[in-house]
Amino acid sequence: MEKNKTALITGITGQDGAYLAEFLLNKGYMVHGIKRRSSLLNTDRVDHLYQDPHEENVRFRMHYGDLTDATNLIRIIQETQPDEIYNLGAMSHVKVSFDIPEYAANTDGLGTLRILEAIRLLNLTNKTRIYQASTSELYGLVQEVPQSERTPFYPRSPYAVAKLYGYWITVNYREAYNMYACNGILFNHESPLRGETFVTRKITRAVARIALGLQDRLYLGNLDAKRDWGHARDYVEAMWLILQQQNPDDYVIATGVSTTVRDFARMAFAEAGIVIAFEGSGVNEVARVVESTSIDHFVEPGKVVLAVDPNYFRPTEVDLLIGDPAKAWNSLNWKPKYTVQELVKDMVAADLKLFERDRILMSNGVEVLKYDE
Ligand code: NDP
Ligand code: GDR
Repeated sequence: MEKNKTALITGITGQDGAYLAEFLLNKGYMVHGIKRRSSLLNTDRVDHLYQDPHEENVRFRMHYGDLTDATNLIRIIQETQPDEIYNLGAMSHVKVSFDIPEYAANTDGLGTLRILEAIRLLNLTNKTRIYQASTSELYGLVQEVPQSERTPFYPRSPYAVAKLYGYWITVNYREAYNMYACNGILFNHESPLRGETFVTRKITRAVARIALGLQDRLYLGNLDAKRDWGHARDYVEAMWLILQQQNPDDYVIATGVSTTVRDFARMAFAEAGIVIAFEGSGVNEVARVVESTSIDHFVEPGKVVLAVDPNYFRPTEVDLLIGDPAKAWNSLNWKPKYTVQELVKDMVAADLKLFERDRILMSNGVEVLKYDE
């Protein structure tokens, strides 16, 4: 147990924040998290970790804050005096970053600077270690495969350009001020807690809803994109390992296996007992049911359950990501436990469970919102 260590996590309410908080609590850490004020509660993913602040020995606390507000970050860091900061907070949706590029730059780029500068101003450079959530999106337009720590960057979205600043300002503060500041260049990682608008979760939710008769069709954008998908549970362990080394450094975290969006969808439908076949091409490509053993036979053979909607295409796309995790495997002794097939299984099972309640309500005459997305 890491007794008496204190961690501060930005983005605690996100997918990775939730898994990392649980991981660090299990290691004995005191965990502080920064959450944004929102008009609806946004702590679903960490509600199971909540501890009554009136009790003794509370090891999990959340603070209101925002990466666009430097004074607030300085105050929280001063109050919490963290041994480790995990900067996971970000406007993390690549497609949305084309709509709100300035906000993405402010949060994902300058937000990283604000954290680093707060550490410097508070004279914590010798105490506090910093993990920066860098991304495989930095590689963008394919320069080489697989992508390693030495592959040149070529970002392809406002999100990735903002993260490029976050990456280099982290390296610069490490070199200029001798800070223990590291980049984890993480390839896509998913889980049942993944945000609903990222492609894997969008697929597994739709598969569950289609199998349960709550949705007719799933609309997707580019089916040819290839991603190196791992499980978030495995990846938060790598974040922690990166901050436990003798010297600060940057690491690629990936599985080394890449899958198309099309094949991810095929595997997810199969997991729910629905065999699909793709036909047509480009914007006219669809997937039809070939065979179904799905729970209540809502899906008959021949039915189109997946179609392309060009609204989901991106102005500039990242076609192929496949990581070379050799450095992390050798230096951190880190290896992913989940294969992409096991990831799909975990996500589909969780979404089938999630939507089973709606199916029961519907079959008892309660009106349930039916929609295709
Ligand atoms: P999520 O989108 O699930 O979580 C993002 C978190 O950041 C949420 O807690 C969100 O709060 C918070 N946030 C957003 N804007 C701000 C802001 N202005 N100030 C403070 N907090 C903010 O992302 P993930 O958990 O998937 O990813 C974690 C980090 O890792 C991100 O930085 C992402 O860019 C990066 N990354 C993710 C990868 C992945 O595949 N998941 C791969 C590589 C990098 P709220 O809940 O209120 O929206
Ligand atoms: P990505 O993840 O952009 O890689 O960023 P996302 O799941 O959004 O897209 C992956 C690929 O799927 C294609 N795609 C679709 N994507 C979405 N969201 N919705 C669709 O309907 C759809 N159809 C096809 C996309 O075009 C893309 O090629 C994620 C985020 O978590 C980032 O924060 C992180 O840095 C990177 O992963 C690594």
